[in-house]
Amino acid sequence: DSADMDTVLNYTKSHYAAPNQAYFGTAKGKNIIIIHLESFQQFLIGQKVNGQEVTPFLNSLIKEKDTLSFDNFFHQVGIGKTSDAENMLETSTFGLSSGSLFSSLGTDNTFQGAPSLLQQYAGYTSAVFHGGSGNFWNRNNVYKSLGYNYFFDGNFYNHEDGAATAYGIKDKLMFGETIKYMEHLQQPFYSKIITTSNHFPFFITDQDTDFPDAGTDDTYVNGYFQTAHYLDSALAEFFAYLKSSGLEQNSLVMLYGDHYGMSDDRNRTLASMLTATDNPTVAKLTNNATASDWDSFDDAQLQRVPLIFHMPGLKGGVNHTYGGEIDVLPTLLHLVGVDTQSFVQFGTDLLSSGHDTTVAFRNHDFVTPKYSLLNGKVYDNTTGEVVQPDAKLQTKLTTLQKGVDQALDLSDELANKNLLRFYVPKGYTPVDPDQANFSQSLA
Ligand code: GP9
Ligand code: MN
Repeated sequence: DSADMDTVLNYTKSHYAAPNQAYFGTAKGKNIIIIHLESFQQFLIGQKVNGQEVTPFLNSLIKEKDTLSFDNFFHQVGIGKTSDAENMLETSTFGLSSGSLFSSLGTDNTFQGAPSLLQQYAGYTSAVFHGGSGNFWNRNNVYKSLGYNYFFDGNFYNHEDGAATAYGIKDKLMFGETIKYMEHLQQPFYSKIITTSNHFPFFITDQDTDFPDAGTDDTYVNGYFQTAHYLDSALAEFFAYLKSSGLEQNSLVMLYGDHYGMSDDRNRTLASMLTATDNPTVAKLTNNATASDWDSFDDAQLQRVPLIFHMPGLKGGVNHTYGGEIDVLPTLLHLVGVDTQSFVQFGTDLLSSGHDTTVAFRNHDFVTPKYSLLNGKVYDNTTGEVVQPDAKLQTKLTTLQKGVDQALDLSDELANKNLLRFYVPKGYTPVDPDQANFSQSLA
């Protein structure tokens, strides 16, 4: 009931981190273009295969003065994979401990997510672009609950002549066709493009890639580098369009990896391939990433995914702050000048001095800048070795674990009891999902 809602509010209000004034509102009124990099892990950045960069475009993008990227940013998904990532980014609440929140609760629950917050507090139009079936992960319904104005699903895209991927259409075709819809959106807009080429089983034809086969005995590892390289080239084409059309000048582009592409059982094979030692993901594999002594600590290092912001005039650089997907929405809202103090959000602004640097995984394990708590073991991040904490450290870690448990449990309670129906932030009107009509065309 509403008393349970008060408990959650007490937590989120006390956990709130005030914006960093050097960044607050610097993207005010800009279009927001979010690019969902399917199954894209941070170790790909700077990685080479046979001397060739896997992601030459992203490698150069993160060096631009107007690009702010994070290299200690972790995905926090559970079984709900893509849908968990989307849920965290849209609402700054966690996915569920089992199943997908989008699938089980997305139709009937009350949400106070990015599309409605940006519409009501900053005048944004919102749209999602995805080349696959609109029913996958219950998106057709969830996007209505979130207050999206438009959902361009597979019906809006050409699937002929080998265009299809397992979950959509090839990324280059996807970006190409998305442009014609994006150009008709009322500005400023909040938009999300969901890529699908870099998804298991990481298949790509010789016509679509000339990137070298890594030659490991795991064809999925080899394919992963090739489909990631293809996605990177698709990004290069889309950014060229943003520049030539002038849209770049009015837009904040945000790119993020939703979750791992390589499951833990493939990491030993992957270990022998990792070359980018200037990348913390790889650098933290302190046992030199050899397959023989690979352990949970090493698996956890690989759960880093990219988070990149690009906007002309943005104060750029590579930021080493520890954080995760739960932290994106407050960061983004603060960039466009919307304060989040009255919102029910579990993450904190990555750019704030009050940011919480403990990264909770969905199974209650967690990573801090110094330690990783995995399967009941404490690892020192610097050495990668298991440590036996002294009394003082143990007290500190116990407090952190309580914080992680509290956040996950309260987020679960919020979702499972649909508590947001009991709380309306000042100046906010609850979303009416029936108002959306996703079959309309803009042209
Ligand atoms: C499907 C795509 C893939 O639309 O988002 O979902 P995933 O398998 O990564 O959860
Ligand atoms: Mn995914």
